[in-house]
Amino acid sequence: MPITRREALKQTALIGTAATLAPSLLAQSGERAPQVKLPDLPYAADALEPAIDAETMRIHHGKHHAGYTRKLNAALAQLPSSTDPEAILQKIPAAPQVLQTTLRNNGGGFYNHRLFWETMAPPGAGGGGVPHGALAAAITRSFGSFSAFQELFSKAAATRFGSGWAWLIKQPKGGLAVTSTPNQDNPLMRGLVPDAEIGTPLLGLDVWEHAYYLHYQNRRGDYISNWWKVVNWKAVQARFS
Ligand code: MN3
Repeated sequence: MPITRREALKQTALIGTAATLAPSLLAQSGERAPQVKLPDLPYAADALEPAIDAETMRIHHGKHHAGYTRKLNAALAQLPSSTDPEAILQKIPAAPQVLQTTLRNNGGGFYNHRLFWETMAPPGAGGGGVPHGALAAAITRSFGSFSAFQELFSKAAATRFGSGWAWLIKQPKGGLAVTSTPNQDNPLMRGLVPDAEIGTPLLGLDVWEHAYYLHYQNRRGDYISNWWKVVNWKAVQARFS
């Protein structure tokens, strides 16, 4: 299909700008198959009730996460083939400048939600309770006790102004810390979040209103306290080790 001269000029200008900023990172061709796939939920949409209602899960996964995935793929199509999302999030300031905001928002959105689904499980079927083994020991070492950790994490989630996430991270030197990021930022984003908050995300809680408003309206605190009943500590332990 022919493209107009105006469109051709626009495309050339866009690619020209990006190429000036980071020539080696730009793909030769913009057309490639999608690189990341929206993961299926690891349980039924109603499986986390009553902590998280089915309708919220359907919209959150089928609309929000799907949207981040689609927009991330559009950005990845403009990068060369080595585009593991996790590796990209660690080096966003090195990406072509025209793609940085998209990679930050949608790469973060893709990664954060995938982790969110994976680290929850139905209450009584892997969800809730307390961590065991090495993870439990590390939590006690870093925070004094599990309940002290829980309180710190809940507070980080409750006091995140506007939209964002609360995190339990494993720091580069091995210690654990609780942090919080705005929007879809996450602890992998070196150069974008403070150095002290860089680490491997072990557990994340989405406190965007889209994550709870249908069921909880403005009661973010109730959402947070019920969410502990669906945390999949076995999955968190697997990420830790
Ligand atoms: Mn969300």
